[in-house]
Amino acid sequence: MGWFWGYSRVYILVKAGCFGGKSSWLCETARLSYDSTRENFGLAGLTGITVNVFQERYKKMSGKSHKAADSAEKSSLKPGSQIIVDTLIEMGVDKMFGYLGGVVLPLFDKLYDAPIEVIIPRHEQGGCHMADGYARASGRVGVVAATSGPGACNLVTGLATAMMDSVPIVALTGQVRTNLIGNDAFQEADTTGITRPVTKYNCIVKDVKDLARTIKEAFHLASTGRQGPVLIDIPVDIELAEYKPDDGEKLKLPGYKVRTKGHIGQITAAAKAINESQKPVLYIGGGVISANASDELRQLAQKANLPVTMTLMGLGSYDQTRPESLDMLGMHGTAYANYAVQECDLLIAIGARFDDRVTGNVKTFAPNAKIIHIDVDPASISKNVHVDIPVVGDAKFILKEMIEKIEHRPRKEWLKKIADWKNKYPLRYDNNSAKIKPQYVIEEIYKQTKGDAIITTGVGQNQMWAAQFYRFSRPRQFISSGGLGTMGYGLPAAIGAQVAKPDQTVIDIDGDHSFNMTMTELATAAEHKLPIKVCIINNGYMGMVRQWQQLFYNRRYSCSRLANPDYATVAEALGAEGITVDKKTDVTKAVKKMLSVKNKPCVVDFRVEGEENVWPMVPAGKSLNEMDGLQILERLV
Ligand SMILES: Cc1ncc(C[n+]2csc(CCOP(=O)(O)OP(=O)(O)O)c2C)c(N)n1
Ligand SMILES: [Mg+2]
Repeated sequence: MGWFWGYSRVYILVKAGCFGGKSSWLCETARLSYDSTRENFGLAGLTGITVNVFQERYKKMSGKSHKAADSAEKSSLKPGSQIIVDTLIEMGVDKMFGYLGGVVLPLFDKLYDAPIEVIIPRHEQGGCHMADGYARASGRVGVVAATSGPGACNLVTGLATAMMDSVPIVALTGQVRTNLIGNDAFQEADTTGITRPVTKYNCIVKDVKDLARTIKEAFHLASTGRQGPVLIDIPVDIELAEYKPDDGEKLKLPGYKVRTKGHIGQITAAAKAINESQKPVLYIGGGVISANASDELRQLAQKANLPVTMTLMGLGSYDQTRPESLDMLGMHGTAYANYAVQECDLLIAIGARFDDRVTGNVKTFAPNAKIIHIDVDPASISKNVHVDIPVVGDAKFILKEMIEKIEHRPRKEWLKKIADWKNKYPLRYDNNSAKIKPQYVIEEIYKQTKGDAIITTGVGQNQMWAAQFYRFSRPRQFISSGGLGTMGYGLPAAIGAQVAKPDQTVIDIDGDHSFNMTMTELATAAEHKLPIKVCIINNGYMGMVRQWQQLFYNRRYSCSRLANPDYATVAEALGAEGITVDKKTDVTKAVKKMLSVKNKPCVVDFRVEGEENVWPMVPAGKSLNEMDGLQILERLV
């Protein structure tokens, strides 16, 4: 291609000469030539993009005076802020979340006229969780913007939450002018330094020429491979600098390779192991949802006759109303899932990462099993638990290949054993007390929504009960902070999910103290007339902390009970409907009322039994089969 490039450049210069060849114009051509050459060779070799620049310019020049050409050139220049907005639109963004501040004023000025709906949270953490909830509910990239310094710092919890759960977010932060960086300027923070460990990738843009390409790269990185948050820091002078972006420019990510198709030898070995297994179990994580591979998972499980258990993040990847579902495994998973994992001879992990809340004591985890691990992230393989057959790639592609090689097996004895565990240890609770049981509230919500709502959660007991007692049948229906366990996630995530899915019922099943952390976002939901529902499982405690204090600190409830506000009053003050329920007999009516509220959020304060515990429980460090609370489940059968 080199000869072509050389030829084109000469050609342009000759043509320039034909049009009078004023030296200033030639110099301008030469500068463009130099810049474009450097960019394009850095990208993917000469692709003809540079040539197009000249051809376009040549066309513009034909029949026009030099003055007209100069003004045409000037009018195609855009400020960086406009380039950001245009690139977001090109990336398909029509909704985003963000908060203002001095160094992002140029960006927000351009958003004023843009076909992008901007939802302004009351705190940047809320905005980041909203982008996260939007991404999880829709499968698209969530976008959040914040100003420099405090704005960027407030994103950290949201980014870490998204990072731990592999959620695709693009965060755009403003930064002080490039010549002030490092000067302790007003609202300066080392945003890339602070957010490096909580992002998949981050960078600062120091030249307006790189802006459009870098934003496109951010979308690519966030949404491919193991997904995650990407942050782009943009100094205000770059937002103001002018440039004519090159539409044909390619991404410049030479070191970034994503493995999509798995190794066929490994896929064959995995299929053979499944065909030969007497006691297999599928262990499914959130990666199956990210890969949109639920259909393939269903085909595999049904063709091969495999029981399926899911992590907290994997809930919804497999229809829990089907008999082969073993529901959730792990610390508060079902007894039947945990027993099945401990007794299986083959564990097929897909898009899961062997988190300690799932494995319990890793040394005694699945002791009799050969382990297959299908994951897009090679760094996950054998990280926590030794894997026998790794398959690296996209779960959707790999499962499609694998299904072809799978044979049906009856596995009667194994499935009978699992059915017996299911009968003996169902998820149960004592509903005979006069007080409202949290599990009962969730069962009622499940019943009245016919299992069809999108559920977000806080963190703690409320989250575990939501995972246990609402039964999920489709992907992207359960939205919860699994890896980081971020209290305060539920409400803003519900707002993001409702923005993504305006026609669906979105319910935040929250803890009182989790809700306390971000409840100010009710004002955001009210402003946008979002009919989200918030069900506060109000036990008056940091319930999960209290449960650990009860079980492991001799019932010394140190600092885990705080005074709560009257939530119905708070809700009304912030523009939502507020309902208080303190009688068991009022639960059904309150859920019905809540579901009927339109055009504004509704908060229901369920004053539940204060000292109820989540069962079963594998105490930290114990093996999965060493569950406490089984007698409670068993006694009630
Ligand atoms: C931001 C944050 N701070 C602290 C914790 C530790 N933590 C985990 S659960 C929990 C108690 C949660 O209380 P509440 O929201 O009322 O939920 P409950 O367990 O009572 O259902 C705490 C403090 C956390 N997960 N997140
Ligand atoms: Mg609580």
